[in-house]
Amino acid sequence: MAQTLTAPKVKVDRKWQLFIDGKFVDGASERTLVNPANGKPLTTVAEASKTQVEEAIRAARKAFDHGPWPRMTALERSQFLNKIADAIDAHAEELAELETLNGGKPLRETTYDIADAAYCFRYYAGLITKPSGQSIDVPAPSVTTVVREPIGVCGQIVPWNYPLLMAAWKLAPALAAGNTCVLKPSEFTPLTAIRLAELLHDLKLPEGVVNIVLGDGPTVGQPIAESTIVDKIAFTGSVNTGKRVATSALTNLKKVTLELGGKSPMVVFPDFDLDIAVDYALFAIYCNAGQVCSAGSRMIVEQSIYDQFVKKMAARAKKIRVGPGLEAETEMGPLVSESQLKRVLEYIEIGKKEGAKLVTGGDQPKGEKYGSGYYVNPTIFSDVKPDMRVVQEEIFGPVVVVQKFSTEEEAIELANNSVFGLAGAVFTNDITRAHRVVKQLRAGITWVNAYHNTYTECPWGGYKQSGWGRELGTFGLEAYTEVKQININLDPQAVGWFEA
Ligand code: TXE
Repeated sequence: MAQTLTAPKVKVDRKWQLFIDGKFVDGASERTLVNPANGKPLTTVAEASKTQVEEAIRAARKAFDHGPWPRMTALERSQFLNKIADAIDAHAEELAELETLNGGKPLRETTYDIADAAYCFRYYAGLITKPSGQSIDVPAPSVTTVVREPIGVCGQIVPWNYPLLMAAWKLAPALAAGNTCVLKPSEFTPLTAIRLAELLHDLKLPEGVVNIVLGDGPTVGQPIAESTIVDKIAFTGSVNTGKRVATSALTNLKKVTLELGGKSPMVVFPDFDLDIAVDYALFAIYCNAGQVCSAGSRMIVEQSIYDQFVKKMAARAKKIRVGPGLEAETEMGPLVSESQLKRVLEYIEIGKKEGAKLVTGGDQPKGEKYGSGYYVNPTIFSDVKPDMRVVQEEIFGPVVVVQKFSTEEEAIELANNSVFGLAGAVFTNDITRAHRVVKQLRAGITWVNAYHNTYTECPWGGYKQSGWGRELGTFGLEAYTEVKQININLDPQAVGWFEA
């Protein structure tokens, strides 16, 4: 019998403050966070006023323009990033539990997330010390080198589905490159970011290098995106907010990277083992209760195996153990918030009204252990049409649609029939077909016979309305740098362009 861990070990009944210019400060207001597992108040956190956000931005500006961080050697910053990774690892259990309490996701998921966050700092600690830049053979007596330099003050706005990991994806490359940061966690899930700030403070990160401001989008996110002294904005979230952020960034034409939503397809051909394909399908959609930007939310299945696929997937979906994230046996937790619950239940109603066939789920689990938590049962819609809203729009919950195809061309057409282009997968044993299909998927992250493998070393981001630019890998570091050419004249003589 698996061990049950319903009583949290971590203490949440304490002060959760803003981190500005190396100091922890109270906010202008407070917000009560709710535990998504039972719908009860969890703790209270400070929230910043616009003036405090501007203070944080000015602190980051001062730290960039005059502080030691951008002036350190790459090796010194690398050593610091490794210490951050060590500190995260040393507090992994606490951070995982905090993430579960705050966001609802099961402990086995948050344990992975925290380890990944530490690894992200370690990866960029290594990458920043590797050779970069170019030396160009221009006509003598000049020599030209091309170097990468930090952009400056980076505004970073992250969502609630992977709170600490998304913060790490943004902070680690930015800090490695020598930038300074103003990070805004989601108003729903700020706890692990504040704990990270406390760890940075203990490590004596120079003041102003990382500032953490808490609060909602309009009050805290918008001023960061609009600020004329922020040089770059990196955003992960919804398409609509992403467009607003990009528009606000026009004030000073700051650099923008956006990681937005998806409606990613998983194409299954009949030559592939059906049970393994179904197993991947469950993982693709129900991991983190479907609150994953790259979730496989559209199954595209060949007609001869369609009925069997739907039947087998429904049977397995019904067996998924839904429950509080702190219980060791839980396989799928609640959604993050009441608003997300409402949104997902609304989409289920939309699907039914549109005429999609509800195969399983569509409701909330009942029973004492669910309290007033934000749970939704794993849900499958079959017999859908390509133009239905449940097929086209990102639901961000445990809801999948299963589409049918008869030819390879049709499969590709269905897969690409989306305004998004974040991820996609193809399942087949025919290597030629696998390559042919995957090359035609209009998406930034693709898999053959796999789903969700995410590597810190590889670029993450999407085509079409799934965003701008890439995070992670060498691309992620480049996104936090400017490129400069340095031309050096080794034998200066008069130019002679104008008569002396
Ligand atoms: O997202 P928002 P929400 C999608 C998913 C989900 C939907 C709504 O479909 O159901 O978005 O979620 C900050 N200026 N994704 O409303 O609004 C906000 O405070 C600056 C996909 O939570 O995009 C938070 O920190 N910032 C996604 C962050 O933006 C603003 C993950 C994301 O919130 C702002 C999350 C503003 N005007 C949701 N308004 C993914 N790609 O993984 C809000 N914010």
